[in-house]
Amino acid sequence: MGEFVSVSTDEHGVATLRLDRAPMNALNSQVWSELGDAAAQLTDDDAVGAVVLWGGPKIFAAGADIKQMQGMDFQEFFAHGGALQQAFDALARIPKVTIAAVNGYALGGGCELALTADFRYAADNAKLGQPEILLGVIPGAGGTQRLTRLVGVQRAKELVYGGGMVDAQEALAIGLVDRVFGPDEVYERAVEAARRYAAGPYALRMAKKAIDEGRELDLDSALRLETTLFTACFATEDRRIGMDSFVANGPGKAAFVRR
Ligand code: DAK
Repeated sequence: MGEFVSVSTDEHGVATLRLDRAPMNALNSQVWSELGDAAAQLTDDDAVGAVVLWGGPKIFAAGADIKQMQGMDFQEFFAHGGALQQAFDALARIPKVTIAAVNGYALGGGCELALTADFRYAADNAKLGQPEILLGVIPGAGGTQRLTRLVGVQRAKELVYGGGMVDAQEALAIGLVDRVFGPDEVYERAVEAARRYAAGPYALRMAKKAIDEGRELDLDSALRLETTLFTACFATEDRRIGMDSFVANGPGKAAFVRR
């Protein structure tokens, strides 16, 4: 669809959002805008059951385009910063399971892009980090917030204050990535997992909403949100299919329709 961001959906309902801006997949304002458009498309398209975010076999993304940012002043960033953040918010809110498949570097805005996904699968040659401090700025698209919620305050402070990178194994140890594979298999493994989620029930949307929105609330409010979303599952066809299938054939055999 866009010049640098494309979406293709396979016959199993797995969409790949592919970022392709050589040589480093640096995120300039056009890429950012295309990512926002892709998020809207992936949200609205009922044929899409799960999403893989991929930067190709060499690099995930080296972050915002520093050469573009270099010439920008306070007023320009003040005017556009909110829109940039909204594009990543839209990706994080795609109501389907999303997996980032990370080959090579995921730095700055690139790491933050991976952080918008539900899961991160990394190649064993991946390197992740938030090097913004080395440029005299701080992370601006979730690196102080989504990262902190994921790995905890101390690990986030080490990454953000120091600007260093972690390799795939260390990222796994601190919970920044969920699985590590060989560079040639990480994308395929992400697609395989996404296919399993794409075959899941509409209730996956409710589960994502309950976890992502619930963790921002106090426990009592979050539990009430959970009850509401549980009850909402009774409005879906998949709830009936799942329970009928269990009663007739036992667990795990339902063929869901994502409605
Ligand atoms: N932007 C622009 N060009 C980049 C780039 C980047 N992020 N990263 C690399 N390049 C360019 C290099 O300048 C070089 O260009 P030429 O010299 O060939 O013209 C080419 O890509 C190849 O790079 P290297 O020669 O450096 O390649 P290496 O393999 O030696 O090193 C590297 C790869 C990725 C480790 C290195 O290039 C690097 O450290 N890159 C910068 C990483 C970085 O600092 N990333 C953070 C950027 S700041 C906001 C939202 C988000 C953000 C800000 C605000 N709001 C919502 C308000 C995000 C900020 C950032 O991400």
